[in-house]
Amino acid sequence: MSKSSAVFAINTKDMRPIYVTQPHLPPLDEFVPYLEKIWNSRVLTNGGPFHQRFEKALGEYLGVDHVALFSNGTLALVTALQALRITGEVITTPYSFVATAHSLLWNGIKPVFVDIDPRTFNLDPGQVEAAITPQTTAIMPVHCYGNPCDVEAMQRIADNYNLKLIYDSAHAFGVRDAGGSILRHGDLSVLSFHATKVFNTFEGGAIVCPDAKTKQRIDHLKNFGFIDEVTVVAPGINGKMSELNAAFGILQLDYIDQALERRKEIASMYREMLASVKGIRCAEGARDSVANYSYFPILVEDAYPLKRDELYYELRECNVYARRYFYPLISDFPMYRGLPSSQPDRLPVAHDIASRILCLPIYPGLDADQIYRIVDIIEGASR
Ligand code: T4K
Repeated sequence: MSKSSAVFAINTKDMRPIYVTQPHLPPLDEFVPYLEKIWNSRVLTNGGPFHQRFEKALGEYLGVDHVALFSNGTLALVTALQALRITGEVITTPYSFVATAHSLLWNGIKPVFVDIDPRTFNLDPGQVEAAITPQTTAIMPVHCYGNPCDVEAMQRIADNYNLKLIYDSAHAFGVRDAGGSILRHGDLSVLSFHATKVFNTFEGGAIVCPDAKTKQRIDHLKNFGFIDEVTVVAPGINGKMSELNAAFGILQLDYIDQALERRKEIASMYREMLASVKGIRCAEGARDSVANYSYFPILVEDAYPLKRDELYYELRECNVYARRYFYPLISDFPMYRGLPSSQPDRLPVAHDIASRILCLPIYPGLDADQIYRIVDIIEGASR
């Protein structure tokens, strides 16, 4: 069915709400045997058999050597900073979900925001270098929307100034560059398996670590700092993933490749159809890398007759819930806006992108009619 013939049917027939995402779930009956095993064993958490199996399976799938599972990505970020004993100032991006910077505050670290690259929406390496002070101990970039950062430039800066490099890779599950998993870069890489992510375990997260020793420290830190029954070596937290989430993750791995494939198809449908809409620019994908199509960000340019917010509300009127990730910038939230690095004149690109961005719905269950319906609204509003 061509787009134009579909449009008619859509507007009259289907007005069900379409959200920015919908979690992928495997058939329920396939999860029941896992539940039975948990019920029989009564091992619910604290590094049980599913936890161990999932860590191994995940490492194999992602092509990385050491993975430490967490109950969510935020606690994984907080713990990653603890594991590397980061203090002082950390350079990071204002263009992300607020958890990126919150993980610094939870560790008593001062975030230093620097501007982003207008093409990738990731930290601009040139700006990172200029923001380094004697207090800087680390850089925390984000692979925003799953598009890889300039990992080589980041590593060069980290090496030159003896800084640690922790990637917030919450969006980057399954993303690869020419040398393999994007998660192998830096000192640590942190994943989120939240319900809204490409790969979900309801809630969940992980730290990808370079060696067994670092993983062991992280495993202690996520278990209150215990190294045995009676010895606590650090003020650790409870960041453990439960057996339920781990078992679900094992099952989800069976479906992830087909989910990624469907996301790719949806992204190319959007790209093709939106190419002719004046003033709508699809964000460029990553070059030379395998993407995961975790988000579908568009920029509402001046040539489009509506402002970004007008289009956002127009879509909502039609029951389409696109999202303005990442507006407002983290640097504009009350607990950050007093920082010198939060001043808007220091972050012109991030402010511009945050005022134009709109993430369109993308998830494996989104069907062609729904995509036509969304494009039709965007196109219609431009006439
Ligand atoms: N770093 C980065 C760069 C991140 O993006 C995130 C999380 C983190 C760190 C922290 O990782 P976690 O601690 O979360 O593991 C969502 C997510 O809650 C958050 O995980 C995510 N980033 C962020 C970008 O988006 P909201 O407030 O936009 O989610 P919500 O509840 O509005 O959900 C969006 C839509 O998804 C809903 O309209 C409907 C659909 N949905 C959502 C949920 C939760 C469902 O269909 N089912 C569901 O269960 O933050």
